[in-house]
Amino acid sequence: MTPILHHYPPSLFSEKIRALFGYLKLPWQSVIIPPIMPRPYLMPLSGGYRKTPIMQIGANVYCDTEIIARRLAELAGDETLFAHGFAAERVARWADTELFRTTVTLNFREEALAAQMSQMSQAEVEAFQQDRAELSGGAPIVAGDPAAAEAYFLSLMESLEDSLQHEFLLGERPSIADFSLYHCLWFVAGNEANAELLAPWSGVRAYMGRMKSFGHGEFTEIAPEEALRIGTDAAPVLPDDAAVDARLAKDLEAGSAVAVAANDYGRNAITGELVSWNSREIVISRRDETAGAVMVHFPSTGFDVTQA
Ligand SMILES: N[C@@H](CCC(=O)N[C@@H](CS)C(=O)NCC(=O)O)C(=O)O
Repeated sequence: MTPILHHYPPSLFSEKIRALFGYLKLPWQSVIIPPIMPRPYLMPLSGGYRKTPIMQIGANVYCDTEIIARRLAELAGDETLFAHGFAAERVARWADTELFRTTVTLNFREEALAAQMSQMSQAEVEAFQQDRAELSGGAPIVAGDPAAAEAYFLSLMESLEDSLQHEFLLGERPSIADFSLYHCLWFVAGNEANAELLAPWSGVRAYMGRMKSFGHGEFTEIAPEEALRIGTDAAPVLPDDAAVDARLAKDLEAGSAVAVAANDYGRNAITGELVSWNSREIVISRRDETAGAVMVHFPSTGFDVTQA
């Protein structure tokens, strides 16, 4: 079954996955979702998970790019993306969290804000701000100081420029670390004012060009209703290695009613029955009144599982 990506064009985490589709040469289907809630055709599939992107394969739904990337590597039979193990995974995680927050903070520099907001109406700006305040549970979206973020970014770029001894971060082939780093740099480059921060670093820009050249692969556009119909008609597929690791689950076991929630932002809980939990993946099964039986997959890092 062809993977379906629910995403919107300016979403940087979606760019990580679009680039992976290109690199892994996997055909996919694209559903463009609105950049803010509500997303009525997607929530029956995801059970309420509200970050972007979400990948769907039939009635199996993958939340968070970490688990999406692993599934795509498996589908493509690729053994190199995660070959560097801990080193690449930790750099990827650093980029997806700390570097991501820094690049978002850069967007709050006065000149960057002006460049971004000039493309939006006042009503769109207000709706966007309200949506993101809900996403972060009322906390400010950006806790950092934009000037400090600019200084930090400059130091990072200097160090990256010096470290790029190979085609990619860890060698002549890209690893997952490259895709996580790239989507953050792509986001910086996408804002006219922030793009100037990349201008001094020709090595970094050449590296970005190599990542960009993978493209987005071959995809067809489908409607959100169609994706929901595909999910409704399909039966979820149990992962081959499904098992609950008692060291992680403690008092919970297969079949326990659980709530899974991101532990940073967009923390709303997704409830279901525990199917599998190992050091990489958490899987729950749910019955939705619209979508029927679905299985929802999360990475083990960054999500908390509690008894529902
Ligand atoms: N850890 C998540 C982060 C995803 C994320 O923060 N995505 C942003 C968009 S790039 C988001 O969800 N924004 C709010 C929204 O789209 O509703 C992942 O790797 O997928």
